[in-house]
Amino acid sequence: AHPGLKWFQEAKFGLFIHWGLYSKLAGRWNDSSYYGSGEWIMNRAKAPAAEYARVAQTFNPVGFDAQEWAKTAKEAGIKYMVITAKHHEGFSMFDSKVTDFDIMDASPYKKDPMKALSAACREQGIHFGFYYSQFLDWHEPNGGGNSWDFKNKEKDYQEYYRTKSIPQLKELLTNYGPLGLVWFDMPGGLTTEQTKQMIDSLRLLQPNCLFSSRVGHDLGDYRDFGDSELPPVPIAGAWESIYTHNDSWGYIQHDLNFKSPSEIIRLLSNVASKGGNLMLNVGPDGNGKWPVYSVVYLKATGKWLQVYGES
Ligand code: FUL
Repeated sequence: AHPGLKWFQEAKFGLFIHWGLYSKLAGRWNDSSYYGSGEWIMNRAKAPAAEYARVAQTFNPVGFDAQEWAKTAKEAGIKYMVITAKHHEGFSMFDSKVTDFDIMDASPYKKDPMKALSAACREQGIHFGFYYSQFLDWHEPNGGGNSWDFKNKEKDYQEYYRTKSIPQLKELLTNYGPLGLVWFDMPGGLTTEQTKQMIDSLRLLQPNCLFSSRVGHDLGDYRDFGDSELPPVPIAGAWESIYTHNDSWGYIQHDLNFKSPSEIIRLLSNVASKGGNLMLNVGPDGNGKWPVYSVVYLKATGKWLQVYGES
């Protein structure tokens, strides 16, 4: 068995974090307002890549405090944290030498929040991992998904994997200490054989790191269900259900439909009783702050776990 599976199967409770340029947009693009999947706003608005990229110029999350995030997660009873290093919009939330479209080069923030966050999690004993959109990249002419700026039939997906996706995955597996997992999402553009090759080359860097099933072709180390999906019956093996705290993964200012602490606890118990992990998502805003409801309700969940949880 994969050496990473032991901690993963004991963990039960993970925290998912969607954070990117879409967090700053907060569900609004020009004069329109969007609800649900705030991280898809570029696609839903069919925002031109060059125009969307300009959001980075004012993305300056000075309110971000890695210690505070890790401490809140710890208090909530969270055992692992997975954050978007790059979502489908294509913006890298870490210091990447592969592109200038990253938080170091394209934004006024000029720091690597992932350095601080990975260290803060380690300090709190929380396993740390990255979400990485390996195929969809709406910023890149050869990335998957953006057909409103770039014609699909002219795309060279292999070029995108070779020059951005795989080199960035290598950066993530090299520069942030031991990772618990890499959360791949939305596979595409690779055959089974090519996916195997990619995985093998990444495994060399961190043999203990788990890869999510959305790496594609059934090659993941554990199983993820669909978004907000809960299996009706107990399932053997290592698996995870993912839910978000309100109705969107990425921050939307006008979404206040947060699950109460008792709803979170019921969901967590339901997933645990079937043998899996719940990874619950929060969406910090463009300043790097979590919605207040997420802070308060997660801490309340942690209080309950302290009394009734197993560890
Ligand atoms: C999906 C993505 O397309 C969503 O934006 C979100 O990240 C969710 C967790 O996975 O497949």
